[in-house]
Amino acid sequence: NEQRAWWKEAVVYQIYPKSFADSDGDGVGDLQGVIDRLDYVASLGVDVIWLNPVYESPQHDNGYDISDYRAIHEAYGTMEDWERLLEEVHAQDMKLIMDLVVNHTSTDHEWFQRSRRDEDGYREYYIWHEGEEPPNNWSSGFGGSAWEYDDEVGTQYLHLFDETQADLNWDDEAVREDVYEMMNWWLEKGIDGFRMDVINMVSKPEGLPDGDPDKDWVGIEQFTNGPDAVEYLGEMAEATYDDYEAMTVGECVNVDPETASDYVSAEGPMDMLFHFEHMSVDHGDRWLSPSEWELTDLKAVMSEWQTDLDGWNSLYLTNHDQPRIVSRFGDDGEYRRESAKLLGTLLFTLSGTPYVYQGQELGMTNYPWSSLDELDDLQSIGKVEAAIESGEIDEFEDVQQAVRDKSRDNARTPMQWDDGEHAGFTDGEPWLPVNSNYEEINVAAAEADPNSVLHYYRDLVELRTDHEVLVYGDYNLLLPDHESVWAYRMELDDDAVLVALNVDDTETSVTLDDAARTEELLCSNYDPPSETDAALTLRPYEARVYRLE
Ligand code: TEU
Repeated sequence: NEQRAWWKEAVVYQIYPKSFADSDGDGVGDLQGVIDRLDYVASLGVDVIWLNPVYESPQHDNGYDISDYRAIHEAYGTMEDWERLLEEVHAQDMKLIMDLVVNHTSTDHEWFQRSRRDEDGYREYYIWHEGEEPPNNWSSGFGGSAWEYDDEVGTQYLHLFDETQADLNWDDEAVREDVYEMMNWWLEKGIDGFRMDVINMVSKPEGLPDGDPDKDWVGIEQFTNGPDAVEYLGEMAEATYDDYEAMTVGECVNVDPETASDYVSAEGPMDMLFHFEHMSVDHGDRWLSPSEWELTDLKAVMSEWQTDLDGWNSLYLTNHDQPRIVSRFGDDGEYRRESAKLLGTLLFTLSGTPYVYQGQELGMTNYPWSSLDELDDLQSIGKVEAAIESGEIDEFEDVQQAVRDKSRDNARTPMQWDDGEHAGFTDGEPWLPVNSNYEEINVAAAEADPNSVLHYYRDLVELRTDHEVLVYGDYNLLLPDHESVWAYRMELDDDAVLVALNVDDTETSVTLDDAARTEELLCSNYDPPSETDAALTLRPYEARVYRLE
C-alpha cells in the first residue's frame, strides 16, 4: 500500500450530469452546465471528475441503459461539447473518468436489435433462453423476474436490471472484443480512466443455476464473481487501459475484503473498487425494511476494509444510488452542519481515495417523498410496485419511510446553487423536484459563510494533501466497542494522527491514551477544546484530528 500512485493521492468529485446544472432551460442538466461550473469544481481542490453516463440512451435508468457508446445523449449536448469539457477539465489540471457500462446495454442498442433478428452471429451477444418458462429464479435488482419474454423472438432474455437493460454475454469473444475496441476509442480521445458499472457481474455460471430464494436479490451469489470474472477483466485491462496512465475503479456487488483482493491486489485487473458492505448496515434483509443501524456495525465493516484488503481502498459514503449521507449517518436537523463535517472528516482521514458526490460538500439532505408520482428512480418504483403486486404491502404509505430513507432519487434532486428559483439549477421546470431547503443550503450561501460545510470540505482536501499519513498511513481502531465514538490512529513511519469522532447528538466522554500525546489540533468542526490529557469530552457530532508527538 505504500507504493505511491497519483490516483492514490487524488480526491474524486462525482458529477451526475442530469442534476448538476442546466444551461438551456429544458429542466435537465447538461455538459455545458458542467463546463460553466468547472471553476467551482476546481475550487474544491479535487483532482478527478467522475462523470456519470452521458452516452446516447433512452434514459430509462438515466443513462445506465446505453444505446450508443460512441454518441452523447442529445439532452446533454454533442460530442463537440464533450470534447470541450475534456479540454477544459485538463486545462484546470483535473482529470476526467468516464462511466463504463458493459454488463448490459439498452435493448435499443444496435447489438440487441441484431441479436433479436439473429443477424450475423449477434444472437450470441446476449443471454437468451428458449422456452416459455425462465431457466431460473433470478430476480432483477429493480424488482420482479430477471427474465423477459421477447415476443419477436419467442424466447426469454436475461436482464439483471430493468427489462430495457439486457445483459451482454461475455462468454462470447466477439462481445468482449467489441467492448475493448469501444474502450480504446475513448482512451484515444484522452480520458483518464473508467468507473466500471457492476463489473463483477459479467461472468455468469454455466447452467445458470437457481439462487437462494430468500435473498432480496435472488441469484446474487450466482451472478456476481462468476467463474471467469477475474480472467475476463484481466483480459480487458491488458487489451485496453494497461497501456495508459489510466485510473480504474470497478463497482463490485457482493464482495468482501477477501474476494475483493482478487480484483485489486497488485496482480488484479483494476486499481480500486466500490463495495457495498458499509452501505448495507442499515438495510436489514430487504430494501423495504426500515432503516436502523448501529455505529459499531459501521465501524466494524469499514475497519475490516482498512485492515484486511490486499489492495487500495476507495472511500465513499454516498453516490447517485445512495441516500444523502447527512440524513443517513448524521443528523439532518439540529446538527446538520456538525454531522456533515464529521462525516467528511471520516472520509478524508481513512486510507484510500476519497470520492465526494455533488452536494455532499454542502451537506445536502434527503427529500421528503410523499408519493410514487414524485419519484423517477426505477429501483424505488420497481421495489414498491413489486411489493404491492405480491401483496406484501397495500400502498405506498406502508413503506413511505423506507422510500424516504433509501430512494436513489434522494441523491438526484437538483444541485442547490443559490437561493433563486429552482436553486439556480435551471430556468425551466426541473426534471426532479428541488429540495425545499435550498434557500438555506446552497453554494452561494456556503461560499459567504466561513463556517459552512463547503469551506470545511476545502480544508479537508488540503489537510489530506499536506499529510501523507492520511493517504498512506496504517489504520488502528481504538475503542472498537464504543457505541457512539469512532476513534482511530493513522500511522506512517514517525507520523501519527489521532481521529476522534462523536457520532451522536449528546456530549460523550472517553479516555484515550493517545489523547495525552496530542501535539497539534489539525482540524475540528468546533472551536478548539482545552483538553491536554487522556480524557476527551466530545460535543455533539464533534470531530477532531490531532497530530501526535
Ligand atoms: O448500480 C448497481 C447496483 O447494484 C445498484 O442498483 C444498487 O443495487 C442500488 O443502487 C443500491 O441501493 C449501478 C449504477 O450505479 C446504477 O445507477 C444503475 O442503475 C445500475 O448499476 C444498472 O446499470
